Amino acid sequence: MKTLNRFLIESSIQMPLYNIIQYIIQPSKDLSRKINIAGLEDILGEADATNVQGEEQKKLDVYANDAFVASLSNCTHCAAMISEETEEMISTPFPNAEYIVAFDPVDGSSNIDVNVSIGTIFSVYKRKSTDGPVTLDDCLQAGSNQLAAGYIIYGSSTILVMTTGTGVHSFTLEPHIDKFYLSETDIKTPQTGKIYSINEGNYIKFPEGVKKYIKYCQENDKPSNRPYSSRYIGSMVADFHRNLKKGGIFIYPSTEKDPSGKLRVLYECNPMSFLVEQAGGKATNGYDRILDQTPSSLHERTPIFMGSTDMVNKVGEYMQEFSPKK
Ligand code: AHM
Repeated sequence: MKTLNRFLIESSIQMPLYNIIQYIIQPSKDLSRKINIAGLEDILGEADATNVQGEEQKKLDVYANDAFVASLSNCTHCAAMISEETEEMISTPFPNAEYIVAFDPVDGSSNIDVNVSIGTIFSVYKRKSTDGPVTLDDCLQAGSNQLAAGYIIYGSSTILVMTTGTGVHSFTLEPHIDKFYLSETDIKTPQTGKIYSINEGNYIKFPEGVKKYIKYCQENDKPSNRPYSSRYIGSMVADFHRNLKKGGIFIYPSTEKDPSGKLRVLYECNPMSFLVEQAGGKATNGYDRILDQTPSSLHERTPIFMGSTDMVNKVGEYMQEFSPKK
């Protein structure tokens, strides 16, 4: 069995990136343990606080955020962190360093209290400016600039799925010895699938193109394997992971109330889009490639359509026809 460390060394990534990945992965092991015994620790439930987006924070959100911030604050290559749970950029004690880490410490918070899979999402960028202390502008980058991205899914086992731009690989945590071991190399997502994942409770508020696509998914058509199955966990990491392996599409569109959707460009959409593209899939905002958009603020959101290429293309056709870009 090959450890994550050995895999990274053999893949000859640059030392700073190797180092940063270590500082990201370390707290996830402790977090995995905590999640496994969550009912016995005081980490379930609300933290009686809200984050920058006005969303209720769970105790685990706060615990995990603190753990990743503490770990990366010791990484001499990391100039700054940006977190879904924190309003401003967090400079580390090394503000002249070259790299920036973005993370969502716990994705799928609403599932924490009911023992359903949740995850941590991360990505790494090189800062834009070349000297002086890191600035906010250094963090506002297109997803195509990511050097690494991944997620740790705390499910029936704890799995790290990661890319450094040369394919997608997964590693399983062996909890007894606290090490991640390589479990799958070069994961490819099927070109098409049978699963669509969307919160259909919001149907009435969806753009016409999405409504029409959902109806398409539900039609009877043997040659194209329809009707598809609807699967929605409400933890993006878990929904993404299933679709990555089995083929499918995940959609979080705009709604009348939230024209930019719910999910954040820097913490959720960019890393997942990098992964899905590396696995041979596709990610758009319904029209354009996610990775080409440069956010203008840290907590900017975007609609997202990602997964098997044929399915993303199909919904794209419906969007063009019934909800043309304004
Ligand atoms: P969170 O960061 O508060 O957990 O929100 C992100 C989650 C995603 O994991 C998931 O896809 C989505 O929110 C579900 O939202 P909804 O309940 O509106 O369908």
